[in-house]
Amino acid sequence: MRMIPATAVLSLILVAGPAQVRGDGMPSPELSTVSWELGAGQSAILLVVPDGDGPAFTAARDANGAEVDATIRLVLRDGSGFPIAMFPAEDMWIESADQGLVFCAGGGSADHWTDALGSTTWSLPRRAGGHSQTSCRVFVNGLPVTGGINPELHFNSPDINGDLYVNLLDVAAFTRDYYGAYEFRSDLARDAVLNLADVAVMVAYIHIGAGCP
Ligand SMILES: [Ca+2]
Ligand SMILES: [Ca+2]
Repeated sequence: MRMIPATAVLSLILVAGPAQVRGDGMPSPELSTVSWELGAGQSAILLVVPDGDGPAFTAARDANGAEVDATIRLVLRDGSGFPIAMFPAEDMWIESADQGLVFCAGGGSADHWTDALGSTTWSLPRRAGGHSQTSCRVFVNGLPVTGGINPELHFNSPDINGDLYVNLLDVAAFTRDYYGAYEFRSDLARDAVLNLADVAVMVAYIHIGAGCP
């Protein structure tokens, strides 16, 4: 059998380029980018409920309470710029920068595995509670994606204290806010004032089972 010279093998590897492959065989997503339906300079707020019964990102609200599409998109690319398809949803997630958004297990994961173009989204309702007015970060394998933007997407929830249950403790916090100075966390029907519309949202989620699934 004719042996292939080592130099030929080496040149083949060099032509193919240095594949950035993790220990589990997945390419390293170092040239990934985050984009946002609203774009840089915009902000929006999304209501989240631990049982996942809140609105989708397509029904987020702007500062005036108008409905806006706040879908977050991620395109995974390896070190050569090629898209990474079939990347597991559970290895891609979002967090608020101050960790004020609290997730049920897996509640921050991407909507689906990356498609053939390396693309996935966050558009489905989240299973989460708590509140945050900081920007949103996208993580892949535990590392923040640095390409693109950090969406200025804020969150609040009838789970006001972020313990992943909607119960009388949250009603107590809501009531304090309602009779005090304006608090973002209790502005559940987003319009920068606390009134009966916010009470209606709070009441709607006070039912057994409004915890994580
Ligand atoms: Ca709670
Ligand atoms: Ca309000």
